[in-house]
Amino acid sequence: MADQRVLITGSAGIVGGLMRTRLRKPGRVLRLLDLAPQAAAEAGEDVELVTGSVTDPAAMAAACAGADALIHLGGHSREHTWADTLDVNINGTQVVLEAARAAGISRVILASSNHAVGFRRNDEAGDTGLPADSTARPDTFYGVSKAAIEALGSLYHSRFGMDVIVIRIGSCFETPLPLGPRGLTTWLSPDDGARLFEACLSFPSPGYRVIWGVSDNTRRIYSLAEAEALGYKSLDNAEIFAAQITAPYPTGPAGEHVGGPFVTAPLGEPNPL
Ligand code: 15L
Repeated sequence: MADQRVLITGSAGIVGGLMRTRLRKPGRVLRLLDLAPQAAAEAGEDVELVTGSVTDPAAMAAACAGADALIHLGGHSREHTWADTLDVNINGTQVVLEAARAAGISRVILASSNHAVGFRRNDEAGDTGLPADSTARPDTFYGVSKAAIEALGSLYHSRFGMDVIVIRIGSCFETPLPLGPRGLTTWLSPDDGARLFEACLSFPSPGYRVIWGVSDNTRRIYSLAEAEALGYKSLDNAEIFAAQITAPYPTGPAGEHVGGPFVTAPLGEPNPL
């Protein structure tokens, strides 16, 4: 059987780097696209390194050729000016989806973010957690771009029958420690992230889905039912780091909303983490 070729955009970013090592497996080639320099292939690592921008239709057409699946992580991962956000995140995703469609890629996984619903209140969650398909309540231009990415995914599914899974990622870092107390709620461990992407790659005919990307954290306020319906099983829990996080949970808007510090970050200005 021919190798499965998975194109990952934004592969030099934080999530891309964490997934590069975890999504490798026999019979799979990872085609890694980024504008930033990428580490050379390790011995035995089956990767194709591509330098290119998600906003460049020719580069994306070449990158999509022969790929079986696409994981689109590329773009700004926090707040930027409206012009940049529009170009890189929204226009870039349309370019990527169009190239994927033209190349016949039928399985697309889009990285959305909790910031698409950042202005939802934590106390909306209820017993089962905030549903994965809660309507958009973005907290930043970045959050607006993630809501637009979700809508583009829906459009390409409805028009062209592509299987598109949107993951509203919480906080995918090696540990939740840099995030403070909010990380105990939002953390997606890298290993769970890989389990989630594997479920998204392999579930038969998912159609269009929106799911949360978080670990089964004790303090989780996000529904995992939608991700579990695709076969995801979280094995990690941020609570093991709780004793190392001594800062108090923030009060005010940042403590009351899903988006945490993004809800008060100045619009259009790059923000930390
Ligand atoms: C995101 O969407 C960002 O890409 C990431 O850097 C974190 O800030 C994360 O959200 C979060 O909310 O913790």
